[in-house]
Amino acid sequence: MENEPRPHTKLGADTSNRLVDVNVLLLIPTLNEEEAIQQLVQEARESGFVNILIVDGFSEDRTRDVALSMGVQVVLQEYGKGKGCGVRTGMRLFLEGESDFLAIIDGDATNVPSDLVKMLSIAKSGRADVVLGSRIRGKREKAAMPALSVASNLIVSFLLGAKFRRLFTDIQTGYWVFTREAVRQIYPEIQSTGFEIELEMFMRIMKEKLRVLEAPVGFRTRKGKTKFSFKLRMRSLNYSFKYLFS
Ligand SMILES: Nc1nc2c(ncn2[C@@H]2O[C@H](COP(=O)(O)OP(=O)(O)O)[C@@H](O)[C@H]2O)c(=O)[nH]1
Ligand SMILES: [Mg+2]
Repeated sequence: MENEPRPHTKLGADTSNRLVDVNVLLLIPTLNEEEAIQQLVQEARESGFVNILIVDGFSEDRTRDVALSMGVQVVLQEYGKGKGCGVRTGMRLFLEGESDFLAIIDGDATNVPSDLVKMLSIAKSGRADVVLGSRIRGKREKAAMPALSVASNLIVSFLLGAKFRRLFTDIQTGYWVFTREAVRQIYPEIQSTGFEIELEMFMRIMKEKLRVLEAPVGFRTRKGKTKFSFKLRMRSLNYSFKYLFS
């Protein structure tokens, strides 16, 4: 890693002496998050993030307008429909830019940007190539995640982790931090379009033998409506089985 700050965009001041600096790109995938996005961007800035990229899945509400009015970089996703397309578009743009670390969080204000800072400190220390934010290990608001979701996340994480003789508690998380090299290694193989991208990223990371650590993160009650419909849940479950028996 070079010491010189290498801006991804011209937005934001040079705060390269801090943990979160211009060498970190914060990616937020959004679909109809007008109720949450302003608070989330504000919080991200308060935590030091200056390079913020919103990859939007063709929201029909004011998500893009709100983000643009706050001076955030906003692009429309490529590859098709679904969160996976948003994340993949963000990864592609990250690799086109020059940032050293990619941080990802959900755009519904459930995820706490300051918790990414702890995750970044682990990646920056060189102890991990990828850091996953575990909502199971961290503090959750009572109503934020129903018991059934906690249980199903734990089971899927436990079983997929066991394939690689590791203990994970929350693979289907929205919080991710990657080194540039980790993104460079996994991005070309990833094909997911929907929510199953989290499972695919995990599998790819483990297969590439990247060093992964989990860090506890907070989880709050969502603003606005979930996009994870029953149909999409079944789709993700199907992928869990696919990866489990692959
Ligand atoms: N770019 C993009 N983001 C999406 C899409 N679908 C969902 N998201 C975002 O992905 C994140 C997680 O979705 P969410 O509805 O909160 O799912 P849940 O957390 O499982 O209930 C949120 O920030 C959504 O706005 C999509 O099709 N494209
Ligand atoms: Mg959510």
